[in-house]
Formats: sequence, structure tokens, C-alpha cells
Amino acid sequence: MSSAKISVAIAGNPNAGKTSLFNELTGAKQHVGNYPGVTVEYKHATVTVDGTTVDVIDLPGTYSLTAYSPEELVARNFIIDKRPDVVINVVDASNLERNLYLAIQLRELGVPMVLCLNMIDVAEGRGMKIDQEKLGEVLGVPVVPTIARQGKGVEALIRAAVEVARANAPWKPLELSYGSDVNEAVTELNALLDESGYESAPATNAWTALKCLEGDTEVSDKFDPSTALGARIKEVCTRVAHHIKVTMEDETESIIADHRYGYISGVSHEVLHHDREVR
Ligand code: BGO
Repeated sequence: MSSAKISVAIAGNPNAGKTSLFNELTGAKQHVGNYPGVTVEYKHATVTVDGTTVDVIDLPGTYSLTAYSPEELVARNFIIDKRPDVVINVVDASNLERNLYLAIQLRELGVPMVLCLNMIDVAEGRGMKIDQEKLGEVLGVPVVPTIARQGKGVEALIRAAVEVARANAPWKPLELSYGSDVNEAVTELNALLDESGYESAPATNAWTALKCLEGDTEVSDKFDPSTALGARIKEVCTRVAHHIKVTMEDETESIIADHRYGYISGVSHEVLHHDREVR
């Protein structure tokens, strides 16, 4: 059995049960520090799983992976810059649809991931039945149910994470449709980035293209508009934004978010069933 060290980052919405999971996984061995340059706290610890050393890093709680808050930026930059071998996305199963917003963005980024379906006791208590197999199939990741506060499912979860990490597969983003205007612009920008030799690794150039269209300055500021590539990117983003404004009276960013919500709503309908009336 390989004994190479594995890094596991835990991501999730605030109150999804990240701390409970982290404590269950690591006991009292954790350290608290700050991410360089920001006052966002993080905890990390090293544990052994079946002879493999595993670094567990607790990312800040976030609802999204945009660049709107220090927490979101820290979580996103950690994943892109430090490239953990696997991300465990802790999802509150009793608030599946809301929590899937982050899960989908992690899948759009493409980082190897395991979905931890936590608070399954709360979900079941409310008569909710989640088709875990279907959810895993649709998202393309293993799904492990847990009750983190009682330690239930936690061993299976970390084993699933180690297995994904050991597979060492390349990042494989989930490809969503954002409507023809945005899809075509992503294709155009992706081609521009590819032709210029730009590499977004470990993310893809399509992800970078989408972020530029979303007006994510953390990404778009990497392209100086006084360069040929920067000017072309700016031109495409401005053209699409103008077209969307004129034809739909909306912003590109909202159109992208709406398509994400639409996709999540479809997934939720497919996998979530209610046994009885929810009071
Ligand atoms: C309190 N099931 C249930 N039922 N609860 C869970 C589970 C689970 O699977 N996992 C976690 N919780 P955090 P973040 C609390 O603290 O780990 C509970 O923000 C309380 N505290 O115990 O903190 C967990 O790190 C008083 O609940 O989440 C915690 O992601 C009354 O969910 C809460 C009731 O978990 C958030 C709950 C003084």
C-alpha cells in the first residue's frame, strides 16, 4: 500500500458540519493559524489512515467560490495554488439545494472531490430521501452520508477521500450550459487562451474564460488590456455583456448564476424525494 502523504481540504457552507467533521477526523491534534496576508483562520492536522499520512486542512466556510469575500478567496486560492489531492465538500443534506451551489462550483473548477452528505439524520427526520447513488452519478463524484456530530460515516468518508486522492486523476470539470451567448463566448475565449499558450492549470482555460465573463477581477486582472490577449479578452467580455444587456436586460454574471441555479434545481428534483409532508 502506498504511504505517500495525501492532502485533504474540507470545504463547505457555514454550519454544514465542517468543524464537527474536522474534530472527528483529527481529535485534539489540530493547529490553528492564519492564511498569509489575511486574518482568515484555518485549522490543519495530520492523521494516519490505513498507514497513509493525511494532512487535513479546514478551509473557511463559504457559500460560493467567487471572489467576493476573503473567505471565498482564501478557499478558492488554496484549492488552486496548493492543489490538495482531494476536497471533501461537506453538504448539509437537510438544505441540499442551497448547499449544492458551492458543490457545483467546486465541480466546475474540477478539483478531485468527495461529497460528504452530512446531517443525514436531520434530513431523514424531515422525511427527506436523497438518492445518493444518483447524486454521485450526476455530479461524477463519490457521495458518502455522515452524521458528523456522532462520528457516523466519518471513517468511510476519509477512506473514500484517500481512494480519490490515490487515483491521482487530472482535474475534470463538470461542463454546464450557461445559455448560447455565454457558451459561445466561453468557447471563443478558451480558444484565444489556448492559442496564446496560456495555461490555467490546475484549472482549465474554459474556467478562466468563464471567470472573465463573470467579471471576476481576481482572474481577469491577470490579463493586462494593453497586451493583445488582454485586449481581446476585454473586447469579448464587453461585447457579450452589451448583447446580454440589450437582449435580456441583465448582466452576464446573473445569467451564469441563473443557469447554475437552474441546473441545481434540476439535480435536486432528480435526487430529492419527500416521504411525507414537511411541516
Ligand atoms: C451546534 N447531524 C446533526 N443533527 N447535527 C450536526 C451534524 C449532523 O450530522 N453535524 C454537525 N452538526 P459545525 P461548521 C449546536 O453547535 O460543525 C451540528 O460551521 C449547538 N451548539 O453539532 O459547527 C453541530 O463548522 C447547540 O451544532 O459546522 C453544530 O460547518 C444546539 O451542526 C452545528 C444545537 O456544525 C454546526 C446545535 C452550542
